[in-house]
Amino acid sequence: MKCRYCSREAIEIINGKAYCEEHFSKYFLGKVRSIIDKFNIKGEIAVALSGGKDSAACLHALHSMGMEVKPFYINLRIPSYSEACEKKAAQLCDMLGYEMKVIDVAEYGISLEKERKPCSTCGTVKRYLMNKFAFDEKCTCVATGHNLSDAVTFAFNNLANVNILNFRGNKPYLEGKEEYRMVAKVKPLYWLKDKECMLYTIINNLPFAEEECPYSINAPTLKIKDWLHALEGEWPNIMVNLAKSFWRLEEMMEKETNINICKKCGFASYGSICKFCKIRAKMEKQEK
Ligand code: Q46
Ligand code: ZN
Ligand code: ZN
Repeated sequence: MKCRYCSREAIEIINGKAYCEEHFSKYFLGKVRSIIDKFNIKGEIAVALSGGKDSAACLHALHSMGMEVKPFYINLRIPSYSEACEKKAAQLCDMLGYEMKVIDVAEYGISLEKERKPCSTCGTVKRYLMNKFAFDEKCTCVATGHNLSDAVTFAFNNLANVNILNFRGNKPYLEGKEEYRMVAKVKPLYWLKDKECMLYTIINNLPFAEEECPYSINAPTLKIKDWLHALEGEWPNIMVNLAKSFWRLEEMMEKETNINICKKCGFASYGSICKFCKIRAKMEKQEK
């Protein structure tokens, strides 16, 4: 099949339109640009790298658009996995000419090993440390590699677990709040599906870790994602529509939530002590 915009061979079909390599890249960067422009993102952006394909695509896209970026990696100390991911993230930074900052959770006395729900602890720890890094480095916002497939899967997983409050923070842009030491967060890949991010990473020869986190094996989210992609095959654009609906729901919920300042660390919290400080205190006790 030929590309819709030129005579070259197509490599991907999106919503019935065929794209060659060059026009696919234009499409991809156009989607990223739409987020950057809509939310007027400028200044230095702290880019969270996980070593995976999405954050690699995110950094590369922002870099090729000429944005000012500061990449960093959070080492979660997950045996063998974290090391492999750090290596790929460092390779990517070398390739693009950036120095990569590394944050080690062990420095905060944190380990996921004994956690009953490691992914939940991991999520809290990552969110906290990403924000802290961007705040300390005086960046205007933090960018993550969350894509459309992740956003919709996350929302469905919370629905399935009666965890509606977790909808918070899933939309493409969250404003910063200085008084709460909250830095703005942006998801530049919000309108792009898993497969599109993978294709962009491959086209640009970006290094990424193919290993899966050992805690993600058999995760229900993988099944939800497969189901959503199958649905998208029969009902083009359904994922974009779902994401828009969840975004609206999140905004309706936001009006009812209050934020406090954590008594221990001074960063934002829903309660009087933030979840990160609670995790640290629990782990300190376990050590004793
Ligand atoms: S949350 Fe869970 Fe992931 Fe953390 S413990 Fe691994 S699978 S890395 S996105
Ligand atoms: Zn073309
Ligand atoms: Zn705290």
